[in-house]
Amino acid sequence: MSRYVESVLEVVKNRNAGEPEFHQAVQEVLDSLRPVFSRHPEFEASGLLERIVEPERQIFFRVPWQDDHGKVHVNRGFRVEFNSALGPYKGGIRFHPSVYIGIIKFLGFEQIFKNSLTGLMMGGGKGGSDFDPKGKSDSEIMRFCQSFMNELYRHIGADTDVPAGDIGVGGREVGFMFGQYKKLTGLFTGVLTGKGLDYGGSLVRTEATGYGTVYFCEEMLKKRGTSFEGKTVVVSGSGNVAIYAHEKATQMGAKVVAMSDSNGYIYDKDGIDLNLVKQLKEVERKRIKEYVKEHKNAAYSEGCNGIWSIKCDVALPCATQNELDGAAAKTLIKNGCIAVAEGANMPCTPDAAKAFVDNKVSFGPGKAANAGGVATSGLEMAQNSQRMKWTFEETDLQLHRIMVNIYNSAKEAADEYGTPGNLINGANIAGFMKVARAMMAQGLV
Ligand code: NDP
Ligand code: 2IT
Repeated sequence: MSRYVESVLEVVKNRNAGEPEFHQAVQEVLDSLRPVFSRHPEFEASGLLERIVEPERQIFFRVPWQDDHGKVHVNRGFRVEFNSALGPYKGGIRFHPSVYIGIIKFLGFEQIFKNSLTGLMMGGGKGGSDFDPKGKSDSEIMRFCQSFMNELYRHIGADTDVPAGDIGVGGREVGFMFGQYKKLTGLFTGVLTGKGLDYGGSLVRTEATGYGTVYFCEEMLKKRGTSFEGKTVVVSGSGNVAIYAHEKATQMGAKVVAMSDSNGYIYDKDGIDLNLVKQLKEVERKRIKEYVKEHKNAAYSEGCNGIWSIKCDVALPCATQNELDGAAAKTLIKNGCIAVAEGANMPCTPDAAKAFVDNKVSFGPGKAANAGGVATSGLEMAQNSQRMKWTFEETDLQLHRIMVNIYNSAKEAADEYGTPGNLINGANIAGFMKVARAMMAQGLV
C-alpha cells in the first residue's frame, strides 16, 4: 500500500515544482498515513489522497497601493481554498515578503488537519501577500488592507471562507479588512475572525494560540509525571503566539529566559519581562534588541538560530517555518530539553522533529499544538452566529477542553496505529480520518 503513498508524493512534487515547503508538509502527513491505507483500501479506490493534496481552488490577484509619498506599489495576493469537507474554508492571512504560493499551500494543507483536530466545523484554507508591513505607517497598512480586500471580498463569506490573522496580520489589519469588506458588501457578518472586541471579536482569541500551545504542552508534561512549575523555557519569536505562550507558561510557574525576532534574540536569566516585550512589540512595533536598553542584565545576540543553544527544559518555537534545524535539536537534547511544542507552523525541520521523537523528547507538532488559535476562531464564529458574547473564563475553558481533546486524540491514534508516543503520526492520522470519512460520504466532488 506504500506504493500508493509514493505515487501520490511523486505527482505532488512534479505538479508543484519549486514549492519545497509544500512538499515538506505533504511528505510528513503522507508518511504518517501509510498504515491507514493498508487498513482502508477504499480510500485508494476513491482517489482520496490525490484529491486531498490538490486545493479545491487557488486565487491569485494584484494588490496595488500607494505609499505616503504617493509612490505606487504592486504586491501579489493569494487565497488557497484547500478543503471544504468539514465546513467553510478557514485559515489565516500572512503578510510577509517571503510569501509565495508554496508557503500558502503548505499552510493551507496543514490547516485542513489542524481544523479537523479541533472538532469544530471548519475546512482548510490560507491566504496572504508578499507585502512587508515592517516600517509602514498606519495609513499605508490601511490602504494596503483595503486594496487586498477589494479583490478578496468576492471569494469569502461567513458560510464560505473565513480568514483571520497570521504573521504580519493582527487586530489592526483584521479591522481594516473587515471595514472594507463591510463597505463593499454592506454586510456585518462574521466573515473574519480575530476582530476587535467591540465589533464581534471573541475574548481569548488574542491569547488563544500561545495559551493553547502551553495547554497542549502541559498535557505532554503530565504524561511524563511533571509540569511547567519550576521549568526553564525558551520561546522563539516575539509576536502574537510567542507573547501569549510566555504569559501562560509563566502563569503555570515556568521561567521564560529567551525570546527573539528575525534579527536576533535576548537572554535574560532572571526571566524575560513580558510587559516590556508587549510594550515594544504590540504597542511601539520595535525590534527585540531594544529590550536590553531597559534590562542591563539581559544580553542581545544577532541571528535567531543561537536561541536554541540556551539551556532549557522546554522549547516553544513560535516564530516561523524551519527555524529549528537538526543541529539545533541535537543541542537542545544534549542540554536536557524534555519537551518541544510547536507554536508556529512547521518550525522544526524534518530531521529536528525526528531527533526529538528518536530521543524521547515529548514533541507536539504544530497542527495539534497550535490549533488553539483557529479553535478560538471557531468559537468566535459560533458567538457571531448566536449574536452572543461569551465571558473570558467560559471561552478559555472551552479552549482548554479542546486542547486536551486534541492531545488525547493524537495520543490514541498513535497508540492505535502502532507508534505509541509519536504525536506527529497521531495528529496526522486523527486529523486525516475525520476529513477522509467526510469526503467519502460526500462523493466525488
Ligand atoms: P507575528 O507576526 O505576530 O509574529 C511573528 C514572529 O516571528 C515575530 O517575532 C517575527 O519577527 C518572527 N518571524 C517571522 N518571520 C520570521 C523569519 N522568517 N525568521 C525569523 N523570525 C521570523 O505572527 P504570529 O505570532 O501570529 O505567528 C507566528 C507563527 O505562529 C507562524 O508560524 C504562524 O503561522 C503561527 N500561527 C499563528 C497563529 C495565530 O493565531 N496568529 C495560529 C497558529 C499558528 P520579526 O518581527 O522580526 O519579523
Ligand atoms: O495557522 C493558524 O492556525 C492561524 N493562523 C489561525 C487561523 C484562524 O483562522 O484563526
